Amino acid sequence: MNTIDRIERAVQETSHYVKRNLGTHAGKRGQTNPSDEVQTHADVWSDDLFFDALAPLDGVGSYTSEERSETVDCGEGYAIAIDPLDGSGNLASNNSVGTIVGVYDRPLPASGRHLVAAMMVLHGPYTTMTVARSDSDVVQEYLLRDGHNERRGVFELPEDYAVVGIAGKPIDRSERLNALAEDLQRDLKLRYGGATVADLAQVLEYGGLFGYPKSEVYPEGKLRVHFEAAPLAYLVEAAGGASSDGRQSLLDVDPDELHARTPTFLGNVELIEQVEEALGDD
Ligand code: P6P
Repeated sequence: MNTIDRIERAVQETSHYVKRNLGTHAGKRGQTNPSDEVQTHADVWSDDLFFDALAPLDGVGSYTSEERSETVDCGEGYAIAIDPLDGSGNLASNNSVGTIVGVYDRPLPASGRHLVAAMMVLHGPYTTMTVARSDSDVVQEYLLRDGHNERRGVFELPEDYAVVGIAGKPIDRSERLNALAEDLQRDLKLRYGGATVADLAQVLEYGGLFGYPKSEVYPEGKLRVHFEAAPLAYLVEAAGGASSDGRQSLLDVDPDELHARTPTFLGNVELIEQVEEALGDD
């Protein structure tokens, strides 16, 4: 078992425990994370669980989380970047949440080109984990169950596409992105659930586009490069899709600080091309 295997196993086992106990940690905590977002108990509780499971692993050199302002040095090895509970705002309404893990081959900050693995856990009606790794040419999906985790299959983005979900209020978006969104919604079903992992799972399953563009509220975009955008871009590109910040692959975004944000688009290649055409000179 190599380091990435050990990280995968730790994320699977911790995710099992998180899913079974999430309901008792849903309340607001009142403090804010380094991105100035109000934390839920579950954000901090799950972050502590993932830290305890990942930081001691042989081959893990550092642990950086959306919920912690600084990186924790763990010795020699890969740099872990984690959103321990993506979409935790959905807990109050009992909608889907999940976990995103990026494994980088150098200390952070670093671009997504330094990713060697990315994992996305989704707590829906059941729990799945989707994994892309530099030592494998497939995107593997697992059904996480007590006792054993069943390989469900390989993800390839469908050729045709069926869903589109672009966050933010239309008044916040550029005219050209609004025109594209309106155009796409003529043919595609509108899907937006408030947690990137759940929205992206729709795109991975049915094909389409997920976007969180920049806005007045989030002039750099809302999603964090290290913990959300880059690892999810790694997954989508490995599954035959594409990603963009409006101009370039999200894997080429080179952040200069741990909690840097970016406009984020993920989905089928042709749709990403249309987004870049609409936003190219924005
Ligand atoms: P809004 C969750 O906090 C998150 O980072 C993503 O998972 C999700 O897509 C987005 O923010 C939701 O943001 O503005 O729709 O609540």
